[in-house]
Amino acid sequence: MKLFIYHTPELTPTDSTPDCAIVVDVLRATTTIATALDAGAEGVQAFSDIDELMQVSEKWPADRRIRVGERGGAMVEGCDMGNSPLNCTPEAVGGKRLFMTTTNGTRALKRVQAAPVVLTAALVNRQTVVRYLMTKMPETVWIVGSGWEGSFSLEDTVCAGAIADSFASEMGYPLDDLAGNDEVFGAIALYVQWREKLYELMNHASHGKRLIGLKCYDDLKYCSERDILEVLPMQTEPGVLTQSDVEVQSLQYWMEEPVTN
Ligand code: 3SL
Repeated sequence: MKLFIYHTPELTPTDSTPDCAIVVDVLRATTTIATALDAGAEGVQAFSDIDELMQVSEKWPADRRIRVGERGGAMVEGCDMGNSPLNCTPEAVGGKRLFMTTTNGTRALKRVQAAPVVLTAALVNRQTVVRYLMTKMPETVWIVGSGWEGSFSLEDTVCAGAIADSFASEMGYPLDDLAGNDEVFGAIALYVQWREKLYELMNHASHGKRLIGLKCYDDLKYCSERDILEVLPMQTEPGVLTQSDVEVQSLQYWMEEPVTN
């Protein structure tokens, strides 16, 4: 397996696709996606454009849809909720489809949606994604950070490093064989330095500070938790992510052993 990490959608190549693309937006889109699917949402459909979201979701029964819209951290007018994962309780999202647009995360998904396998990862479901990689061993894997409007985000790169570090140490995979680009070494070094202080790191991150300004204190705490959800969000049609039950069942064997890295 060769792993490439790209810090932003803009840095991600456009002339090829990997066997497996993993989109990361720890604050907060991919944490919200994992939480919603874990709480029983039917699926999450991602849009980069709010008008398209409104048009497509209009065709869905009103009692089975939730429009999730975020720009600059705040909820978009006309949507049912903002992008807080803490809104995604089983009562609120169970059986429903979330139609979601966010500043960066949904754009990152669009960038890699042509890959044969597209997953989303956050710290909360990191372990499940690592187990998927260990079981399937795709030949080329890209982890794509969402960043913030084209620039690097600490929280996405630390999550990419958490995935790479765990995969390499669980498999005993030499980093020189695994790493497809220098970013892999950088992301692992960042994770190793902050692995016991992920919440502190979120507070240093520029988007973490933006969310603190919006009083999203509990979101920050929740998004920095690691390996608390056994959910594998997988693209089943372009832009639509669902919980892959078959995949998760086939990972159960691995799940018995806790990830220690
Ligand atoms: O940029 C995004 O995609 C969002 O996740 C940002 S926010 O955390 O909802 O503000």
